[in-house]
Amino acid sequence: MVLPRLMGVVNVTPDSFSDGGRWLAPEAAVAHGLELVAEGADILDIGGESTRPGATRPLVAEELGRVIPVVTELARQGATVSVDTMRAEVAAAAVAAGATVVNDVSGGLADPEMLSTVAATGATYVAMHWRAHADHMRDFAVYDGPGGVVAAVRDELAARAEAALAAGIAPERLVLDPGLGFAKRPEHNWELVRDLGPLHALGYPLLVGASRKSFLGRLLASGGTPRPVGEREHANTALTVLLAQQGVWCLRVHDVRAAHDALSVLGQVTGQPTGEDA
Ligand code: PMM
Repeated sequence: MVLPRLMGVVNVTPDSFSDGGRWLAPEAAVAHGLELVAEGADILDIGGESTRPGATRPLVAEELGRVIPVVTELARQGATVSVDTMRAEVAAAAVAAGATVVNDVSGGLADPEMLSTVAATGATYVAMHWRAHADHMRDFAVYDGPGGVVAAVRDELAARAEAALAAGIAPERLVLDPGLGFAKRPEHNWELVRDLGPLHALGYPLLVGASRKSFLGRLLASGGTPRPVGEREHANTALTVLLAQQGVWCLRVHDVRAAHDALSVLGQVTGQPTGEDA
């Protein structure tokens, strides 16, 4: 087992469910990104569009205006930068500004130009499992075929991988993601976390984002009220260790320090010391 990398989230949005509005000013976003690097983030994921259930989409110009200054400055300061976008135009501009990873939660389905655009840049491409935009994704959380959610996500991701390769993305630049919380009910997320084997069998590195998501809030609910977003970290820390033990390549997290500490413990126990013990 190799310890996973950590992707620290920098949402430059007014409305993300987890941290909307906190880093909307470019200087605040850059400072936050640098703090996450100091805490152990290997990659920073800069996003200008909220994908929380029910969210409406920003204009392209708005998204560009949010992410490009932040990507530019963080790349200039030496960070490895990912852009979290479903738009080819934003992906191309972000790579030109220094991003080396394009994280597309739609796996190329939202913008027909995305896959060929990414192929032309040579960037690493994260293709997440996705079925519909946030305003109506709840309607698509149905997985009643044979093999349930795990088989459906595997088959749909395999199709996205095939499309990415056909568009010219190099296989060694492709990463897949089960898309926890996207068109999935809590039980679907848990089934995926429980059984990542069929996704590993597709042969690509896996990235997983569970941090602060509502299935954790639901798990920890009290009297029917979900645990608030800011109080789900301990549960995510447990998942960090479990997902690392399942061989996930990268974990997308908001609280990098918590995830890093958890991986340090795991590394110590499994003979891969980190930090000053390395
Ligand atoms: N989740 C969110 C946004 N982007 N990207 C990938 N690859 N995987 C995810 O699970 C994912 C993502 C939503 O969470 P946020 O609003 O806290 O960023």
